[in-house]
Amino acid sequence: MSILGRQVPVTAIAALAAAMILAALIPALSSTPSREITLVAKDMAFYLAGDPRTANPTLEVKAGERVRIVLRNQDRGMTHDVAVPAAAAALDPIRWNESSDVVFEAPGTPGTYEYICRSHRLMMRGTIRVD
Ligand SMILES: [Cu+2]
Repeated sequence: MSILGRQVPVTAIAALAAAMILAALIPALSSTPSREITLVAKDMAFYLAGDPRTANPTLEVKAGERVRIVLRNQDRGMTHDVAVPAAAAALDPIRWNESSDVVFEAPGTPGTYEYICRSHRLMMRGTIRVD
């Protein structure tokens, strides 16, 4: 192929095109969550990592914020998950000693929403405060 009168190998053009496509995709791939919250499931309740005293703590996020919730299941013999119904977000149930995460966009409207473990929602439920 010739560009501006110079011979350019087709492979070079293909490589350039691939690089441009990749460059266009990188912002989407790297839209990292602005807030990461690690929850520990233990004794049929959620706890913030580092605060083993406050069961089912209130989580605070900003409206529309990209949030990652990491769940670590430290409840031997129990399977737990985390779901945020208002954001249509949930991670698949995990067993003891496993961890998983879910990324979602916080609701755009300030208010209080709930997070739950879908299997044990009567005991494992807390509030997400969206400001
Ligand atoms: Cu559970």
